[in-house]
This record gives sequence, structure tokens and C-alpha cells, in this order.
Amino acid sequence: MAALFTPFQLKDITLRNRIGVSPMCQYSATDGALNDWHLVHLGSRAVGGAGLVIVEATAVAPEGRISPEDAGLWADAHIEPLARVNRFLKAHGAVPAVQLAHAGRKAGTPAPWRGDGQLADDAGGWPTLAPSAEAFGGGLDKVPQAMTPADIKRVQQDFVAAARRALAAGCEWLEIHAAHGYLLHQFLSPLSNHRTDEYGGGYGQRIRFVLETVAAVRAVWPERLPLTVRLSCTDWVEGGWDIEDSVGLTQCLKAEGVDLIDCSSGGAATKANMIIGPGYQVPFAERIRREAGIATAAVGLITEPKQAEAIVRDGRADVVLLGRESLRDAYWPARAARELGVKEIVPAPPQYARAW
Ligand code: FNR
Ligand code: 531
Repeated sequence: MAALFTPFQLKDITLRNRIGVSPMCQYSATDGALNDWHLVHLGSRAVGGAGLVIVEATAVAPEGRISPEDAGLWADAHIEPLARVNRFLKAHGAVPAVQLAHAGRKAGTPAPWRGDGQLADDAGGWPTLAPSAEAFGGGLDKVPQAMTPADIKRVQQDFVAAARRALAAGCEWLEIHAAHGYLLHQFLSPLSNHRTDEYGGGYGQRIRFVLETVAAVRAVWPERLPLTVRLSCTDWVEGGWDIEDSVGLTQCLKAEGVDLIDCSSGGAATKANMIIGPGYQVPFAERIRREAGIATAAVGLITEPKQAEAIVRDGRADVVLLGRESLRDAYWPARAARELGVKEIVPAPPQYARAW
């Protein structure tokens, strides 16, 4: 039996298999609202057999958008467009999930095909926020405002309000984005957090914002539904955030009621010594799973069925998330089932039965 196609239960939610679609910005929302593009883009991956479909980084506040066209859950008007997508995902066997995000100092950039750098405040951009008044660099040169205690409380409440909206929209799995150099990661990493108050300085202070935000979200997110966190397990920079920091944080997150860690890396600095290759981040998922005793998702250049099968079979992660491979092949799970000899596990929609 292929481990990749065994169900996975987390709290009251069961994935039909171990394959998830990694959250991927589509830069296609209108004032934060999803539309037909998202329905077809995400819906086709549920039809393709994914057990979990995670909607892209969804901004908890307008100033937290990476691009003006980011998805959002900062307003009640965002609920129904997301609910429409969730209904289709669920109807086709995938667990609907969303990733809540705030871009911090990396906010206000055009979609990759529309330009680079950061949009000027008077040209579609906006003033940005961060733990410290330090620009990311590398073309993202806007100096953010260092967040005041009031800003910190407001953004934490924005995450809580967005979680409530995600629940109202029918999401059954919630991921908090604390990776890729965005706001929560900016607080975690010593490369970006140079505060001198209780949210900065030592490790215990730098993790406070994330722990408080997660605890506040956990308090409104039903106990029966999975709450997960995506971490950049390492900054790939000497003196930056590293895997040992991630193991320690995971133990604190577990105590706050987090059910799974989604193990990514990078994004905190313009220059990082990333070692990239097939499954290059799987060791992080493996280490966190074993040392912190929590479920993990592995992501990063997972492209082949046998590769994905081995990750789950060998207990290196509980779920594998596909990013770009899923963009190349929405029906990857169905293909993987055929290649692994469990074709019957991913039933074709009746409309396609004669082809699968
Ligand atoms: C991404 N990625 C990403 N990550 C995240 O946490 N939230 C997001 O919204 C996005 N958006 C996004 C858009 C696009 C177009 C790409 C290609 C990637 C990162 C993605 O989820 C994944 O972690 C990486 O792409 C590595 O996995 P793959 O692509 O090697 O399978
Ligand atoms: C690329 C990226 C992956 C891993 C580390 C840093 C950057 N992604 C990140 C995405 C946006 C699109 C580019 C998000 O995490 C929202």
C-alpha cells in the first residue's frame, strides 16, 4: 500500500491522502476578493486528487498584502468569494485550507509579471510596517515604520478577525505564515528584529509576537480543526535564524495548540547560502517531526511520486506539499496513483472516467 495514499487525520479532519497543494500567490484578487481564476486554479487541483488545498497567502490587513492583487480576509466581503472556492474544494474531496499572512516590510510589490521593486506610496503602494525601521533591500528599499505596541496589538487582532472569517468561509485547516521573510518571520529573525522592547533582542523576546499571535488565533479557531504554522526553518545565513531555533519555537507552538509545522526556509535576507535540490527542505521536516514530536509538512522541489512516497513512508513528514509541480500538473496526485500502482485510490470524476 502506498504510504502517500493513506489517509491522515489531524484533530477532526482527515485528508484522503498525504498530498497537499502548497499556498501560492496568484496576484489575481480584486481588493482581496477571490474570483473565477481562483475557483478554477484551486478547484482543478482538488479534481486532480490533492488531499489538501491551501489557498495562497491571504492578507489579514490591506497593508499586509505582498501585492495589491493579493487575496485578503480583512473584510467580511471576502468571506463569500472564499466560501465559493471552499465549497468546490470540499465537494471534490479536498480539505479546504487558507494561509493567513502579513508581508510586513516586504509588502506593496507588483506581481512578478507587472514589475519589480516596491510600489511608491503614491503609485499604488503604501507605507509598510516591520519590527524595526530597516528595509529588506535588494530592490525592496522602502524603510518600514517600526511597529508601536498599538500596531502590534492591532495586527494580532487582524489575524484573529481573519481567522474568524476563514471559519465563516468554511475553511477546515488554517495556516499562519511565519516564513519567507514576511512579518512574523521578521520578528523571529535576528537579521530583521532589532527592537529593544519585549518583542526584540534575545530569542525569547523575538518569538513573543509569533507566540502571542498564534495563541490569540488558537483561542478563536475551533479546537477540532487543525491550526498549523509555516516556518522558514533556517535563514541560510550565519548568525540568522536556524533549525535549532525552529525546533525550540516548535515546542512552544505545540504548547500553544499548534497541530503541524509546515517546514520551508529562506526569505529573510537578500543574500543567503541556500543549498537547493530535490527535497532540500525535507531534513527540516524530519528533524522537527522527530525532535519536537509534532506532525510536519515537507515542501520544496518534491516533484516525483516515488520521491514523495519515500518521504512519507520513511516517516520524514506526514504530508508533502507541491508548489511548482502542481502548477505544471494539476492532476499530479492522479498520475502518482497510477505510477505507484494504486490507480483506483484517486477516483476520476465521472465526467473523466473513460480517460483515467
Ligand atoms: C509560492 N510560495 C508561497 N509560499 C507561501 O508560504 N505562501 C504563498 O502564498 C506562496 N506563493 C507562491 C507563489 C508562487 C507562484 C510560487 C512558485 C511559490 C512558495 C511555495 O508555496 C513553495 O513553498 C515553494 O515554491 C517550494 O515548493 P516547490 O515549488 O519547489 O514545490
Ligand atoms: C518565493 C519564496 C519562497 C521561499 C522563500 C522566500 C521566497 N515566494 C514566496 C511567496 C510569494 C511568492 C514568492 C510567499 O511566501 C507569499
